[in-house]
Amino acid sequence: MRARLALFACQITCELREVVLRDKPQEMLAISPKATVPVLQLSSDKIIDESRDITTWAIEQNDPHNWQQYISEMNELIDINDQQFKTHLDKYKYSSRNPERSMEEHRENGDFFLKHLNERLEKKKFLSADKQTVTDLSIFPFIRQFAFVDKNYFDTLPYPYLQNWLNWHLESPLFKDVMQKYIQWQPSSEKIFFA
Ligand SMILES: N[C@@H](CCC(=O)N[C@@H](CS)C(=O)NCC(=O)O)C(=O)O
Repeated sequence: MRARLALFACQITCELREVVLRDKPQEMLAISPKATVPVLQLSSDKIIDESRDITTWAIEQNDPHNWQQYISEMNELIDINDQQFKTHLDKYKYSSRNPERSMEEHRENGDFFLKHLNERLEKKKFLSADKQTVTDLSIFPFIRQFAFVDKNYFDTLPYPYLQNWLNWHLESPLFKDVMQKYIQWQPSSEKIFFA
């Protein structure tokens, strides 16, 4: 979702091929053997298969919101998100597959990041500025996942700035546009354009 949000916000038109992770198409594995989504194939056939790189590429192509200046801050927060918080988030989401600790422990291990974000949002309306930037788009999908494991629990946390920020994003037209459901891509599928 990080890459889709950035491509959409930067008004980049691309063909969209919906991948079902348990049934990855050979066409994807052939161009990106690391076998994770997202994968972006450029018209030059260059492959970009890390969401943060797709995000940066999108801003380099078209930057209608003036986000170039926030890329390094985005990267700093993505490092913490992807290398630390996401591990705890995944274990919290799938706690029965991670019985070495209880669900509550996995959840508490992720708390440091929620606290950090709430403190930032107390100072500025969004993570990098008083307006939404690419930093917010890069982090929001993961906080959404964390929140919806147990929304009642999330809503009782002492993080009002983070809760308001999440709600703002959930209500945003950008999120609603990007959240559309697509059917799994097959070689015979009609082309779908994401724009
Ligand atoms: N650091 C990568 C992580 C990509 C990633 O792990 N994507 C997950 C889906 S969100 C995936 O494709 N997992 C492979 C699988 O479940 O088979 C990025 O942000 O692009």
